[in-house]
Amino acid sequence: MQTPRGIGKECRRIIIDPKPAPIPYTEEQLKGMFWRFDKNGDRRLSKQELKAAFKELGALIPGFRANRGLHHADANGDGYISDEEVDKLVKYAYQLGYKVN
Ligand SMILES: [Ca+2]
Ligand SMILES: [Ca+2]
Repeated sequence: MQTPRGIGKECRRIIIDPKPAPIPYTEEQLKGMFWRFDKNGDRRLSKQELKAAFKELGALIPGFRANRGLHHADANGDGYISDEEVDKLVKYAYQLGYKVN
């Protein structure tokens, strides 16, 4: 009476590569990534949202990166990264060389 329940097992298998070759994010990928962290959907990135994004990128101290990123890219000083400002943020994150892993 037992039905095999193998659903998900195959596709959830994790391949452990002892020598991973991380690929750097492209600027486009980084941009898409940052906007995914616009949790409230107001098309602005708050410090909290930035922090979450940098954490996802693998930053050691995401809060620090969020601060630096804001300082770097927040041209009008309102504490948020807007659509026009995000390119600067992306450039900042890009030169830090975050890798896909
Ligand atoms: Ca937001
Ligand atoms: Ca701003």
